[in-house]
Amino acid sequence: MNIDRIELRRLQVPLKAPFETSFGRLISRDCILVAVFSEGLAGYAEAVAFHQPFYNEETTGTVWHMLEDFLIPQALGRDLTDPWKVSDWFAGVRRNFMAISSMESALWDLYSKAMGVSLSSALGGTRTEIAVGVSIGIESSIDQVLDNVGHFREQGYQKIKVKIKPGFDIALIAAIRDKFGDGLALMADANSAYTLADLPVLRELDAFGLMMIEQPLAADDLIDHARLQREIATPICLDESIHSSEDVRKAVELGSCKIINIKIGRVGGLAKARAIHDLCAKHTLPVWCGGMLELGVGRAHNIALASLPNFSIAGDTSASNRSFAEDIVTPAVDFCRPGFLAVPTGPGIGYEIEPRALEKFTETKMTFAAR
Ligand code: OSB
Ligand code: MG
Repeated sequence: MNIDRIELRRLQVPLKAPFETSFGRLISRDCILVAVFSEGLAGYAEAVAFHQPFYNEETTGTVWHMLEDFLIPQALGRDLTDPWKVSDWFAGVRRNFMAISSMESALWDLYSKAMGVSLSSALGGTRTEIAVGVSIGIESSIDQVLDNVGHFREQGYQKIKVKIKPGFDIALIAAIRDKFGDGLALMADANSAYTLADLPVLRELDAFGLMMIEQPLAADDLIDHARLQREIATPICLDESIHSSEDVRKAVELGSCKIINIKIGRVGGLAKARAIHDLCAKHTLPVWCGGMLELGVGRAHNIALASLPNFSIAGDTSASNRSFAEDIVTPAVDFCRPGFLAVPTGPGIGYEIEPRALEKFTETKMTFAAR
């Protein structure tokens, strides 16, 4: 199928409540929606970069630039025959994985709609529903986090992840264990806030039986993560450090982690995410699907990916109402039973765009047509 038109929209969607991590605070979701058109069908995906380069080096602005000036010119007018090979179209582009991923993932949606299959089955998914957890941000007090944990636990979330940073860690985790007990499926995400100099604190965390600690050290430091993993019993899960199957190979060889969080945007698309999933399965490394406070379209892509067999730990793709009062898709991304999201069986991502909500949140829009 020939890609005859591509549309970019920059959206601004307010978050229900501010979301704070060790690297900063978000109050609204500034993101890009990519739409690709062919033969009367439309494929959609979100770019998950934030307005500031605090999670990684990409931003909403750099993603728009990459799409407009490099990726769209490569994709327009091309014949989409095999979505597994789409990332080859962009082989001349270094990094910028979130930008590439948004284009590649939109093409996957388009392709699976054309084939009349769900995105999950196009990817080789095997699950009919996925277990999901929730990621809880840093608050101004431990009590506020405890309230949030209680609230989401009551809703049935299958895993509770709390953001930690130096000075907001041991007492927080101790208070959660104290209030909710050792049975709570609990983990912590540091977003690279620590160094090996913090070893005593990271060792103290071992006492709380966390499922894992996510990305304690720097994004580019597989070596120190390996050192740390030798010193602590809590499994290390890598997020920011893993961009490719090569990164996984090195992390496995060094012993830098025991679990991997896969984010489609961080690794450059669905085909790359699937390859990482397969490689991790080969090394019996469990994986789970990370989240980037996506709108419904991004959540739908995450659900399809998380339906693959080695996604054996509940991911961060919560129901949409965890982050947003209003979303751009219908039906709303919501539990099929407490703590679980159904894997859609309809063609493509299995959710429709709600045009009025889309218009309401659109700040800028640009259309590109094949000549
Ligand atoms: O590190 O997983 C992370 C949000 C923004 C940036 C980084 C991360 C997160 C989350 C949120 O943890 C997960 C979600 O609810 O989508
Ligand atoms: Mg993380």
